Amino acid sequence: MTATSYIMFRDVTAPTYTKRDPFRIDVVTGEYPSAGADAVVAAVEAAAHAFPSWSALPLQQRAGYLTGAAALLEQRLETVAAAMTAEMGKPIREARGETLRAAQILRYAASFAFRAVGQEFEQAGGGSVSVLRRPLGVVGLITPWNFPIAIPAWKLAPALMLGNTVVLKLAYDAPGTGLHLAAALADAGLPAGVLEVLTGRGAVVGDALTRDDRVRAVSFTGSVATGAAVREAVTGRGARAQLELGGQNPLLVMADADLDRAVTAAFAGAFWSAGQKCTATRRIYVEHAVYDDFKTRFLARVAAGKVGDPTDPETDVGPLVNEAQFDEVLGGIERGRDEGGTVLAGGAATGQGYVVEPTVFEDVADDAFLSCNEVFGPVTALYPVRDFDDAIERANATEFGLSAGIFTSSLATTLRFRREAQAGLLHVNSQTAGADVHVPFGGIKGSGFGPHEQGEAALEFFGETVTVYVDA
Ligand code: UN1
Repeated sequence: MTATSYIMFRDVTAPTYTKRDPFRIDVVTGEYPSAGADAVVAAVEAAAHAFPSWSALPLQQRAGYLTGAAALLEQRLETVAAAMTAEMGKPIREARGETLRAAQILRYAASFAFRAVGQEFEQAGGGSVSVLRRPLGVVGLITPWNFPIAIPAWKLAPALMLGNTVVLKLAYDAPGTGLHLAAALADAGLPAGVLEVLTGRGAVVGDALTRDDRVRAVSFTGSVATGAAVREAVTGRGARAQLELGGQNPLLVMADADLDRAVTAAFAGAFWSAGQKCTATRRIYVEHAVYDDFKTRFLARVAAGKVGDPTDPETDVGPLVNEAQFDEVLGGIERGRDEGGTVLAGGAATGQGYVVEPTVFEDVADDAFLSCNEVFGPVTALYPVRDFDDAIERANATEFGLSAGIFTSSLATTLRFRREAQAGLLHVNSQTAGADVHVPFGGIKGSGFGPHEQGEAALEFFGETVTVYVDA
């Protein structure tokens, strides 16, 4: 079965668009419908129709579809990972990891079937009072290209477990990977209408989804600008919005850190997936006493990194997703230079596909573009700092608050970091990117809105709380 023959894949009669490989840019990786607003209406209709019977199913039956799909994704690992690498350029090693993570996300959500579904108390005057969660109805999910299977999985799995039905908009730049997730669920027997999948332009499909009154909640991951429009459209009509937006994530390296481990983490955090993660390391604050040492070792690691073909399992840094991102990242580097930054490594395209060399800056002013904005590519900057106080103040001085990391061997510094770092995800002695499936994921400040995703936090967004007083 090809992904495009998939039954829940709407609007096969719509005009299509072609998606190309960002490394081998003359290779077409797929042709996908560019759905119109009418397809959104039809998808919501189908999902609304499926809701009563889906939400009435026993929880363990709903879980069965997710574990069935997880097993299929594991069997199809190589096919799915290869599709991801081809359509959006994620190096194959990471694409495999993400596919397995998606399977794990489904299994984790399925485990809700074996947990308490609410709480029970005694009323003040006797009798019982319990607190339950009920599904909302139809929910809309708008997902990005940079984690084209993990993010659709982590939004849809808790939504489905709670008994909602889902209309999923896949990213314009990576629809093929998400269709493998939908196909796995369909092949596991998921009833028709429970998951409706749409491809096409965000400005058409995403927009219609946010405005449809029957869609009770919309979860969105993507840019700050689009997120603001989603929030306005969705909350403006009284529905729920959950936004996962950008980051400008700092890593602090203290003088007492294990520098080799810090270098490894800084490299992975800044450059894996070519820096196309909202959790990527954009600013590295290094305590003065070890700055030169860290810089030498970090630049050696950057020089040793393999750059280029994402299908090569040794590749660390592959291409950017498309020409627009490629131009934007090169523009960001240019601006970094214009504003006085010094390029210590990289700084240019390699000439193959949309690959940009891993780029390291220093001498970037605290108020310069690169220190304050998210450049979504393999670009990071080093900043010498006096001490922890200096580091944390500068680390916190952005509008974002997604992830922050520190390398230190001091318990006291760790405790201060836990208290003072302004981010929803804190990493002590690990890189700023990454997300375990069983704990909340999300940012504070300008990085997010609404309850966090993943872990049990996900249930809050996709369910409504009902308090039930029962007297005998
Ligand atoms: C990760 O760091 O593994 O879009 C996950 C993003 C985030 C997910 C990051 N929402 O990059």
